[in-house]
Amino acid sequence: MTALRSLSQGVLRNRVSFNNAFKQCDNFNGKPLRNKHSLFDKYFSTNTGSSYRSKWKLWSCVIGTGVLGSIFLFNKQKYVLNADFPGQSIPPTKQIRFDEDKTNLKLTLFQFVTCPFCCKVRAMLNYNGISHDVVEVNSITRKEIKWSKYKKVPIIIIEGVGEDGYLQVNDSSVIMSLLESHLFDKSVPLEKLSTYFPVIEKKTGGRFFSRTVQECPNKNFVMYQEHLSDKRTPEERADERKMRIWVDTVFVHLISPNVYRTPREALDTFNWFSTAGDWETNFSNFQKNTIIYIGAFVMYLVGKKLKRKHNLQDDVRTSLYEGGDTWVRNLKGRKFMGGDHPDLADLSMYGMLTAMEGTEAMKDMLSHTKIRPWFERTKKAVNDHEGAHRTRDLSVP
Ligand SMILES: N[C@@H](CCC(=O)N[C@@H](CS)C(=O)NCC(=O)O)C(=O)O
Repeated sequence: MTALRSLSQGVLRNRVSFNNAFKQCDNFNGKPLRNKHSLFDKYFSTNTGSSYRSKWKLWSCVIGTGVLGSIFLFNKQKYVLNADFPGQSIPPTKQIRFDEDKTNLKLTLFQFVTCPFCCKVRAMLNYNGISHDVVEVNSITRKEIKWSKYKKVPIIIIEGVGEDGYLQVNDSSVIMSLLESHLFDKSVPLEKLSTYFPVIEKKTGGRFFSRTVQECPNKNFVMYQEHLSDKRTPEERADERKMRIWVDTVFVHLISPNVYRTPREALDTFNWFSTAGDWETNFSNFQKNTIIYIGAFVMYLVGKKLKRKHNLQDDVRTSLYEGGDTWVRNLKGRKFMGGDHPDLADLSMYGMLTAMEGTEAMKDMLSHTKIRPWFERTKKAVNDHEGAHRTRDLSVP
């Protein structure tokens, strides 16, 4: 009986967390996925005072919200108390080393291997040949980031910086901009650079369900020091920012509806996640299969919902191809958005696409748009660590 109960709880937990882990990829910038008022609107508009049953429903709602709210606050408190980076206590899943990297950065990336935002950061680290450790976060328990108040990935920790002995940087775009600013002028201490990326808190939602989200308004700005120049015009820099924002706010929404387009594609995608994330090793056979089948089913439904939310074409592939074509059109005949070398826009788009790499959607996109030559060029640049001269010779901006 107990076994049965823990089994069903486990299944439920997997289902909810998977829903979160993948759904919330589309939930960045604090935009809620659903209209959070819908529940209350329904009750306020139908409860005229004459319906006894409706009143009871309303009260159950209020009490339920109170209970859930207390649980939430309790959890929040717990995280505040444990908000210390645990240092070496979490063994890295992988250690990526570039012998010639002279930056001396002791950097750890906390990630889900197939999260598009984490893929962006990995593309940048690999392109520039920056040595780093990777900690794979369990997408169900997320115990590897229990110490952090910020609950999403990617997170990077840079050890040996500042008063606390480490610097925590959240959000893929902030991470990329901060590291790029550092590579551009290594004489500016990271601790100082990090102050140029202040995080502000803002409330989203309505009267009843508001939540606080953290946002860094400078996240797409590289901090070029005034006395240095990267030989790019202000227009080129503005273009880079524009395309980075497009990747994060438009292209990202094409991913889930496409990789979970049909039940079979959703299953294939989860099987690919399983291979990429080495679930064979990390989970028991039963857990792995439960995650694959329930995850695929849930994400198939979520994909449909996201399709409606983001107004994608009936055939979501058409929207994906339009995304690929938009990218190619903006290349304006150049090798990369950055000209002769990839810039942060190229690395962001490339990273996002690697998150889809094993899927049918990606194969379709490569064969139905003209994006392939750029994709292959960028892949080569990243795999050959073509930006590594900046980490080998610290005087190179
Ligand atoms: N704006 C963030 C978005 C990060 C994000 O949404 N990550 C997802 C994984 S793809 C996540 O951690 N979701 C878990 C959650 O929201 O609790 C970034 O660019 O890093």
